[in-house]
This record gives sequence, C-alpha cells and structure tokens, in this order.
Amino acid sequence: MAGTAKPEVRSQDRLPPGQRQVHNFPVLDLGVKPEVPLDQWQLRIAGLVENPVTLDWKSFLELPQFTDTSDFHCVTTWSQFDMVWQGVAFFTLADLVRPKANASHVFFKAHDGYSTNNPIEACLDDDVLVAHHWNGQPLGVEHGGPARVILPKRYAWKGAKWIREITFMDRDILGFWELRGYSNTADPWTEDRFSAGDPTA
Ligand SMILES: Nc1nc2c(c(=O)[nH]1)N[C@H]1C(S)=C(S)[C@@H](COP(=O)(O)O)O[C@H]1N2
Ligand SMILES: [Mo]
Repeated sequence: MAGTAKPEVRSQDRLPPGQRQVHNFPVLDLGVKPEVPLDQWQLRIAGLVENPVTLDWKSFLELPQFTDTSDFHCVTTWSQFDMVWQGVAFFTLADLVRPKANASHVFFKAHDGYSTNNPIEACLDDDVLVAHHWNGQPLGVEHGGPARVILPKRYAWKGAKWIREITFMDRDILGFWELRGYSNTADPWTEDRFSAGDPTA
C-alpha cells in the first residue's frame, strides 16, 4: 500500500572513502556569484575543433537535452547522492564542434574567474553534462546557474559553475585549484585530493 512500506535503506557502497553523506547541497565558490542574464548568456566552445561555436541561451536549449542522475562528491568531504541533472551532454557538445584528432584535454573557464581542466576521455564519459536544471528546478545562481559543468566521477571542483568557455587543447594546463595544490586527477574513490606536492604537508 502506498505510503505504508518503509523506504528501502540504500546501500552505502556509493560513499567514497573519507566522505560523509549530506542532503542540503552546500554552496562552495570563491566569494563571487556572477549574475549572468539569460539574454546575455553565451557559451564559447572552441580550440582544437573543426566547428567552433558560440551558443546563446536559445541555441543551447535547442540542442538535444539530457537528464542524468549522479552522486556529487566535494573534496571538503561531503557527498550528496541522487542529484538529478538536466542539460546538454558533453558528448552532444563534442559532436557539434568535432574535436580534432590531436585534442587530448579540455579547459573550462567560468564567469567568476574560476577555471578547471580535464582529459578529453573524462569529459566524454556518458554522465558528463552542462546542466541548467537540478532536481527539476532551474539551477540557482549559487549553484552555478544559468549553467554549470557536472563530471560525476571526479571531485566536484572539476566541474565549473557559471561556465562561459570550453576549449579543446593538445596539452594539459592547470585550472584554479589544480594550480593551488589540488590533485589533477581528482578521483574520489582513491581519495585523490591533493597533488604530489601536497601544500599541506
Ligand atoms: N566557477 C566556479 N566553479 C566551481 C567553483 C567555483 O568556485 N567557481 N567551486 C568548485 C568546487 S570546489 C565545488 S565543491 C563545486 C561546488 O558546487 P556547489 O556550490 O553547487 O555545491 O563547484 C566547483 N565549481
Ligand atoms: Mo570543492
């Protein structure tokens, strides 16, 4: 009967080492929450691609839309499960711009001056997207709205909020936190939090 059965207790196997589960989706940023009006919003996707584009909000929403549920892991030790993200899959954006054969890395720039970097294979994973909705609601500015990048298999700093530019490159350059001692690979399952030259050591 509806409402009488206890919800099944979910397996905790999805909690990476050193993380604790939260339900309140904390906000982390550099102290700036840039307001980007939709009529001024643009996403430039360029670099080593056959077809560089600058999307406005309307053309972004006209691309095939994608919904994916994933877990979110912040390096500051909180994780939140079952985040429902809706937006445009990274592989859809890659199909649109057609990366050249020598494109091996992707650099992301945001409206608050933040940046981050990822290998192209990590970006092309089937759960990576530029999201504009979270749990059925338009993404709030505090969480990177109008649109942010989500890479569920990496610590969350690898996904830029307030995304404005995606650049395909033939080499790796470090982003904001990667330059400041955070790991360049950022795998939550191996507690890959800091780079070899651990600044806290
Ligand atoms: N543009 C931008 N993107 C960013 C950040 C930021 O400061 N600026 N912080 C990163 C970090 S460290 C985390 S944990 C997540 C936090 O996302 P949230 O504030 O929606 O929880 O965004 C990531 N992306
Ligand atoms: Mo973070």
